[in-house]
Amino acid sequence: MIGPMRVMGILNLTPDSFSDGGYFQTREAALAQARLLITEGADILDIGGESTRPGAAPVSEAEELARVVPVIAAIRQISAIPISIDTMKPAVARAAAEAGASVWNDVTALSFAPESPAMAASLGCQVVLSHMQGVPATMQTAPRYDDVVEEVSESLLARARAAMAAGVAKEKIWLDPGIGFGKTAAHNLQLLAGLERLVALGFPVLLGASRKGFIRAFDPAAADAGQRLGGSLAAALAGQAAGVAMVRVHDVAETVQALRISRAVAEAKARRVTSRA
Ligand code: HH2
Repeated sequence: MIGPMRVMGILNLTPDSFSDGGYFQTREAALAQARLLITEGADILDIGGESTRPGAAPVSEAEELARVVPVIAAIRQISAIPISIDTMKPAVARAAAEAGASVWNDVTALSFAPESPAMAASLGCQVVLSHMQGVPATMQTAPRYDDVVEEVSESLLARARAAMAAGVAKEKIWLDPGIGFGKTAAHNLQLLAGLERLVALGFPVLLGASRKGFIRAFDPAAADAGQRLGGSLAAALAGQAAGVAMVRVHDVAETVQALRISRAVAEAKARRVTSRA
């Protein structure tokens, strides 16, 4: 049976994120979006101050801190919803944790700075280890894998071991295949088709496919990120069917609705099977 799946609502405080860049740059706009995502049913908010879209320019630590910390503190004033900080910088993770974040979502899987694993351990927060081949500036140039599911699994397990060796408790670790991070559309499809193998590694899995570019490979008309809702929902449902624990999405209300319906259908089917037996 399909278990309950959590929904992480994305709040990008960036001028250049691929889908919602530039929308939530004032504290008021960010807070209004946070309120909306909470009302729509988000279980957790993921706050980011640096875009990781292909080709994105890096942001200084001071700039990233100035973008995220006041907003995290302001959300903490209005809601007890768990907050995740989407950053690769350990100092930003620490400041975010001090302001009220309880999850460090790191697309570099704690490999950006040598002190990242020890920082994660000392913060005692949950950690999302996401897979990326290369760095955002060049990761989409020529991604290569022999067996993408196997290689992503091995790499994530190695990062989980490094985190645990630095003192991060196993129960605090999440894994994420990193859809779009150094992967072609075919690689992303293989990963979506192979999610069960990631789930079988024994860690909760987070899936972030929302509005991503691979959807365009199946619908060339979806040039704009805002035209990818159908593909995003389909990917979330594939994650649900594979036993993923959480999806990271822009469109929270629509995702919550889709997940509820498909779960209800699965439960009704299970009841029919049991009542016939
Ligand atoms: N994808 C993005 C950013 N952070 N974190 C995790 N754990 N998994 C993901 O798939 C993931 C992520 C990229 O999407 P978005 O935040 O919408 O855009 P940008 O990086 O341009 O801000």
